[in-house]
Amino acid sequence: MKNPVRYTITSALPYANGPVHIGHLAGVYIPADIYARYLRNNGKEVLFLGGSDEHGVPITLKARKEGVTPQDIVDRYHNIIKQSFKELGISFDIYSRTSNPTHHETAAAYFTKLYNEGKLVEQTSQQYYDEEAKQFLADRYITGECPHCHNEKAYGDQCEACGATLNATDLINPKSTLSGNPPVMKETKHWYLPLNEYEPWLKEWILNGHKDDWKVNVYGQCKSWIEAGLHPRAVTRDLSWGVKVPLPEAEGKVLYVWFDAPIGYISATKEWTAAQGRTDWEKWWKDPDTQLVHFIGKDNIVFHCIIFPCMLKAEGSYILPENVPANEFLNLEGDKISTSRNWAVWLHEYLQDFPGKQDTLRYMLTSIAPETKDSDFTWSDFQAKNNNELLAIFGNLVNRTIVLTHKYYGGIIPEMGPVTDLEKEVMAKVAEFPQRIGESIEKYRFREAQAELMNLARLGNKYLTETEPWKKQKEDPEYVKTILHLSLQICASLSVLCEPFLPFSAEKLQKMLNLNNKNWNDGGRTDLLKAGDKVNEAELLFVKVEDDAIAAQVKKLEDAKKANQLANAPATPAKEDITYDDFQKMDLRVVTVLEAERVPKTKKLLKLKVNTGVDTREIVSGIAEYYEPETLVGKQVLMLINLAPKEIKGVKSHGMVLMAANADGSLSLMQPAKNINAGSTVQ
Ligand code: B3M
Ligand code: ZN
Repeated sequence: MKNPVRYTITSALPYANGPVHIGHLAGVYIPADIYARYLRNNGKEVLFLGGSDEHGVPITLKARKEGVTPQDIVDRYHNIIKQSFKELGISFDIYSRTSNPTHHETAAAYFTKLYNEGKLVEQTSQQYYDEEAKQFLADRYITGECPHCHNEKAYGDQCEACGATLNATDLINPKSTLSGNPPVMKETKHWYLPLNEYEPWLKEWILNGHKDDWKVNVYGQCKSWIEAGLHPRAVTRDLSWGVKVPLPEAEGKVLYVWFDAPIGYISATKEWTAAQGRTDWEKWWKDPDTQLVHFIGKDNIVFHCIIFPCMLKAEGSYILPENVPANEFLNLEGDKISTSRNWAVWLHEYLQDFPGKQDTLRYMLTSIAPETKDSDFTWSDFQAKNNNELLAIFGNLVNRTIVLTHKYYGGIIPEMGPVTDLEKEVMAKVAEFPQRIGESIEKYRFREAQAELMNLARLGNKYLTETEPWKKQKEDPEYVKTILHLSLQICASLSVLCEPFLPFSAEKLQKMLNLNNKNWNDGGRTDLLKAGDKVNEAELLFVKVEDDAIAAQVKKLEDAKKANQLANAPATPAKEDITYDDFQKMDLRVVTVLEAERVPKTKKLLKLKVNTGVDTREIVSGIAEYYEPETLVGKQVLMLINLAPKEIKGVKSHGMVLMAANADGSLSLMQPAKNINAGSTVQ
């Protein structure tokens, strides 16, 4: 499309079962935000949509695990996600959620229309069913042994150990995660979108129509899907959490999450227009002069390039995406980002740990965006990008320029003095930037676009360094006026052109310059500021990231890795069975600690005096590394009181305090869950 009138920009709706991390930001939200801001600054009509995806099995599983309702889970994460996006300056026109009534109505009506027009195929099949829980089992509700790598905890759709994609029926010894019982096969009816019927159209539209303008990674994935042959895909599920299937015969069934979620973009548009008292939502979805662009990560390509377009085509009145600039994945310190392993930098935590440094994260993530292949985030690189690029190049130019303007002219912008070839050359170069950066953005090359932006800052720095106004002020004050006038104009250009990338710094810089201009093409002018106007005192645009802040983040990751290793450490193998008589020989009791002190010259030992109910005695216990002696006095712990006495470091120890040993060797005392008499037996 050459000259769209307006743009509908969508960004993947994050599942509301966890917070957002840097992988989501680099892959989807930051590029989408740069694109939306850039187009707005170009005077285009833009609708930038976001929202939480609040359906799907992982949400119900998490709720079950925590003993709360799915609604509790989505409320919690929707709010965290929404707030953190706002703080990062992601400029959604609306951030909605798929649990809203408008969405349920819109998605159900969409299904009904396809159903009534005969666009869906009804089919019965055999599916796993849990007789005790009286429920059909969606893939994630079944675990069993992977037929490929024999991992015993594979899911019905995937083995996370070897990465294989599975069908529930592939699993060896399948078990329901609800009851733990083996599931049975039961007949169920579902509605399918016959993707196979759309194959010829998809070949024409994507394989012929978008060969040159879609990214290689996106086009390649589509090609292999289409060429492998498409099959009817179920758009309903036997579940209770989701949008109810609007048919009387579909009790207990909901729309498949990937059917309802993309309709969420449409529902959000309706909500946004309604909130402004308007009803003209359709122009954003049905007018051929609107350009629809989906920002997503690579795992969502098939849904946005094949399944959703087939849904739109089947409905018949919608436009199709003009482009789907999907990104590859971002890794963290050389390792795959993982929510379950807590190997991530979470946005809401970053915002707390680095207040005021939103633009540093935005800059960093754009500079390493996984546009053509996976890339890696490291904390040392983050520090270097802030200190050596933002601060040393961009910040330094602005700071030197404004400080000198105050020093020489009391903050008043000087008239342009004599102009040499050098100034003419610099001005001509500045004039090229809006188009150069804009072309990269329009091709979805945000890394390249941001690198060009920094080249403008470099140009300004180089000009200052070469002309050395601080050395010329005495002998040639007229030329120094030229230098500072032009340097200020370059700062003004930067403040316009950096807005899509660094919106917080753009605002700060424009305040310093007493400027209020976001008009993209004005970024190429060198007359935005007027001689005689005043600029404000220099404020630091970027603040150094210190070594200790980086060390703290690295430690946080190391701690997460350790905690995860511990959580997944295999249990010690079971011992041989013993008789009840063997067990009865042990006299296990609850005892109260009366006194506790360190055993001198040892690291690990405490001497405890305890009340066993039958007597008061001393024992030695190897817990000194885990408990301070004074914290133990008065505590009730479990003890084997008939272990033969033994002398340890000069103390006669009679009995043994019981402890649980974690996989890393750390020890925890065992305490009764309620207060109970000293001497109570353990049975
Ligand atoms: N929630 C998957 C994801 O977060 C899914 C995107 C929906 S976009 C309509 O990766
Ligand atoms: Zn496997």
